[in-house]
Amino acid sequence: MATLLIKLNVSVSTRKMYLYSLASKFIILFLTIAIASSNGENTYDDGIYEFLKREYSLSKPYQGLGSSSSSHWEFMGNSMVMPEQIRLTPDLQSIQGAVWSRVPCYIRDWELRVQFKIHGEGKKNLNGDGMALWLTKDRMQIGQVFGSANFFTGLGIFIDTYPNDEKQHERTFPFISAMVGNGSVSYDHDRDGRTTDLGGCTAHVRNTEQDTFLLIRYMKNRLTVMTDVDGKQEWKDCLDVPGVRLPQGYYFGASSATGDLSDNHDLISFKLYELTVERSPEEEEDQQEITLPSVDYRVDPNVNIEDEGRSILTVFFLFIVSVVALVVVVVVGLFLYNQYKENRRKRFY
Ligand SMILES: *[C@@H]1O[C@H](CO)[C@@H](O)[C@H](O)[C@H]1NC(C)=O
Ligand SMILES: [Ca+2]
Repeated sequence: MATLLIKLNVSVSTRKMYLYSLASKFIILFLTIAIASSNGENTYDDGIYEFLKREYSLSKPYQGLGSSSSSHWEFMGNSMVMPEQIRLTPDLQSIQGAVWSRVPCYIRDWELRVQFKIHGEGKKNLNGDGMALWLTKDRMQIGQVFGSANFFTGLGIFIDTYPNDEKQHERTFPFISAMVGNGSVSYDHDRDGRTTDLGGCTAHVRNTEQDTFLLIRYMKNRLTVMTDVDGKQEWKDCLDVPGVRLPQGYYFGASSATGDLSDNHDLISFKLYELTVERSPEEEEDQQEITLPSVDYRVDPNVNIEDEGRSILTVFFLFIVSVVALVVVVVVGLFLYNQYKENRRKRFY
C-alpha cells in the first residue's frame, strides 16, 4: 500500500501534489472538527474551544456529593440536595446555606454557566436576600454576605433580590452585581454593595415561569456577566469589565442567606468550562505577577456625573475634529478637481 502511494505520488506533478496535500489538510481539519463536536465540545466563532470541567461542575443527578472525601463539593449550613435542585436556603427566616468546591481552580480562562431558581411565598419586595457565586481564596466560611464571609479575597457575583438601601431609586431589584475583594475591602450590605461593585444590571429572576441562567466569563482578565432570564434562550449583556486580575488556586462556591424576609434559593446546575485562548508572551508574564485580586480601573458610581461631563467633552472634541477633517477633504478635493480641469483645458488648446 505504502509503495503504491509513493509510486503514485512520484508520477504526479508538483502542482498536483500541492493540491493533494491541501485536500488532505482539509480532510484532517474536517475530521478534527467532527471528532471535537462529537465529544460534546463547543466552539466559538473565533476559534476558542471550551471543555466542561466535571470536577468544578454540579448538575443533576447530584450524585456523590457531600461529606465523602472523594466528592468534589462540600455542603454547609442549611443547604440540601434534592432530586431537582440544590436548595441553598428554604423559604424560611434567618437561614444560611452554601456549597463549595474542594478543588482549587487553576484554570485561567473559563466560563461558568449557572441555572438557578429563586422563588417564594413573599409578595414583591417582601423577599430576600438573594444568592452569591464565588471564586475566592478561602472556602466554607459563614458570614454576612449572602451567607458567606465579608472581607473576602476573590470574586463575588451577587443576585441581590432585596433593596436594603432605600435611596437606590435608580436601581430596580433584583439586581445582579460583581465585586472583586482583596481581603481589606468590605461588602456594604446596607448599601447593597454599591460602594464596591463593578456595575451590574437589573434581572427579573424571582418567581418566574421560565428557567433563569447566569453566565460568567473570565477570559484574558476580562470579566463578563450575561443573563438569560426572559425565556428567549439568548444571552443578554449585564456587565463587562477589563483588567480584572484574579490569582490562581481559588475555590468556586455558591451561597445564600435569608433574614427577616426569605425565599427558596435553588442552584440547579453549575457548569464550568475551560476556555482555550492564545496568549502573547507579555500576557503570559502579566498573569504570573498576580498575587492579590485587583481591578485596573473601577468606575466609581459617585463620580459618574463628572465622567459624563468628560465624555460630552470628548464627543464635542471628536465632532470638531471630524468637521475639520471634512473641510480639509472638500478643499483638497476641489483643488484636485480644478487642477484636473486645468490640465484638460491645456490639452484641448
Ligand atoms: C485593596 O483594595 C482597596 C480598594 O480598591 C485599596 O484601597 C487597597 O489599597 C487594596 N489593598 C491592598 C493590600 O492592595
Ligand atoms: Ca440587598
